[in-house]
Amino acid sequence: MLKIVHTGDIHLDSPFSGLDERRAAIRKAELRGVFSSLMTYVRTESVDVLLITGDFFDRGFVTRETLSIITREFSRVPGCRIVISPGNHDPYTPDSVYAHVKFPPNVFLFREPTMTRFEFPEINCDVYGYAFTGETLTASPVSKTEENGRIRLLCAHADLDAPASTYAPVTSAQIAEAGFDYAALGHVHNPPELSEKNGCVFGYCGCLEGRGFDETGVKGAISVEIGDDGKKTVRRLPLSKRRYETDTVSVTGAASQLEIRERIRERIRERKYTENTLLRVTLKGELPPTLTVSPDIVADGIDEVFALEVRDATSPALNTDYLDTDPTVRGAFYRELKPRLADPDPAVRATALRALRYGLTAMAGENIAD
Ligand SMILES: [Mn+2]
Repeated sequence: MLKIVHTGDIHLDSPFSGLDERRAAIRKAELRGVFSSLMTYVRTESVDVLLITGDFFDRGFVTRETLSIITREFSRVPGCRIVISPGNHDPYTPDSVYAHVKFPPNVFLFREPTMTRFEFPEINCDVYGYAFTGETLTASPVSKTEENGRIRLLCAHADLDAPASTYAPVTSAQIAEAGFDYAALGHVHNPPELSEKNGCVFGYCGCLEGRGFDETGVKGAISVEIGDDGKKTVRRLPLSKRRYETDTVSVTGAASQLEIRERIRERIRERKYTENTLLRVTLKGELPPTLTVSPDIVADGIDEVFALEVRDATSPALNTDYLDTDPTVRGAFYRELKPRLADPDPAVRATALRALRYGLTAMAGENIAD
């Protein structure tokens, strides 16, 4: 039986710029930690082939620490063939890390933008692939493979079924016709379900660890086992240390920021978000016009999750019939702002809403904390 693990889009040394300095440093270390967890799996499960489908690094360079972890982990699995196909974030160029680092002999790196292959007759397997040699690769390099009785794998960074893409626009039809048994793809961080065509299973592994609110949920790699009878067992391996989640909390009727904070806490308990969650909460609903939400104040003190970002999308519960005819300065203020509260530009509406809240709060004689 042939044991394969498919990973990619690890983006080692990502800056995690969406987080504060302390949390960003933790996340950078965790990303390296998840890579090490993956390599522990490869070692303990005696995996034959590890396919890394591009964007192994986030940029053209890596830190010394990251590089020493990589070479150490790779040399701890001498029996595993590690195949890397550089992607658009880590293209193979003369001044890239790939061109300078001396990897252990069990590492096989694609260096050409055309499809080539590494042959492993001892495990009855050929691995096909190519390298990005710049930030783009405008044509699909995938073509028919040689029928030689060996298992045929593809290890590639590609933008599947996106004909106008400049990131290796490979098509499902090309993969299905090429003769692969399994086609490992990288580039898409939130992977759709795997596909199967013409006996070939193919698709994206997704990133190994989420890096922002556009990469939500549990992330990981893919395990592929091909039996001597050709039977394939493919399953996802959840490996991520933490997960990004987005949620919407209705705060209609809340009378204070403290109460809003409690509603968020309730949601955290309901959904069982924990220290492993980076949470973005969008507040929805209607609040008293005199209650102004300060996202930082609301989020302050909630330490049940690793990081919390609060976004305010509430609107004031206005008795507009009353304000329309209110003869006092409150009514006049409201009528002045009214056209802007209905402006087609959402930024203008948001500013007007804020002005209305501040104004009504001030007129009610309350202090504004912001
Ligand atoms: Mn990527």
